[in-house]
Amino acid sequence: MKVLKEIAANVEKGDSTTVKELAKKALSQKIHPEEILNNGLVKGMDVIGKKFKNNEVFIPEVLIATRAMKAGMDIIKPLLTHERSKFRAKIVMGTVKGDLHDIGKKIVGMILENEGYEIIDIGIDVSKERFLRTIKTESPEIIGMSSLLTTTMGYMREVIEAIENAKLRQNIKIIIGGAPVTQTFADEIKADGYAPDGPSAVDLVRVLLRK
Ligand code: B1M
Repeated sequence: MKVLKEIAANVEKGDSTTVKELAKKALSQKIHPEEILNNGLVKGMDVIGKKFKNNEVFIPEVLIATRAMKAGMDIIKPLLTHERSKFRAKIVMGTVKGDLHDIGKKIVGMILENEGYEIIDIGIDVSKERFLRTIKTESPEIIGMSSLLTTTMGYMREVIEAIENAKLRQNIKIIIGGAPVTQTFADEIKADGYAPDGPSAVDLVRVLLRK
């Protein structure tokens, strides 16, 4: 669809104003918000990600593209999130300490929210102490950790150990995700599950809550 291609191109260019307008236009064409997210906004971010990897663009361009993607997300988010009187479960999500990447985590959070889960997003650079404090105050059924760096993924193990040492693991399932993370790594650090993307996270959470 033309408008989705335009959204992707303008995320890549970092043109927030145009991305906003195009997201509104796509909605007026009755394109589903999830499709706008996956085939417009995320597609554009994927291109910039590849260029960053190949040193064709640098951090300023990435940040401007990120801002444009967020501008589009602001338009579609209210429509992705249904009003529900009762949430299915509470999920605390955070990007682990040392790591400032939050786009993927936010997308996964939005997709889970759309499925009726309450998402408490505790942000980026989250320490194990902060995870523990939030478990105590929020009593979530699930903890979701994200990491985009090979240098920070190891911190997930520390968080899990801290939760176990604090004897808070019994009623909580821990899920992890992010580009460098794998199922093998999840097994190694004794997480309850790994999801490569938002839709898989929905399936995973469903299965874990049935257990
Ligand atoms: Co950074 N960065 N970055 N970066 N960045 C990567 C991750 C990198 C792969 C680029 C590269 O060099 N090839 C590389 C990591 C290399 C590695 O560790 N192997 C890298 C690096 C090196 C760095 C810096 C160190 C660069 C520097 O300063 N020299 C620095 C580190 C800062 C820090 O965190 N301490 C840095 C900084 C940044 C920016 C701030 C500029 C910016 C982040 C902005 C922001 O998030 N607000 C940024 C970005 C944008 C990227 C790339 C280009 C894009 C990441 C992204 O948003 N992808 C990335 C390259 C790439 O991925 N191609 C790169 C889109 C997003 C939709 O996908 O995040 O993978 P993703 O999320 C997916 C899945 O992973 C999964 O579902 C999501 C949706 O499909 N998922 C989960 C994610 N979390 C999940 C949780 C779950 C389940 C699934 O359950 C809980």
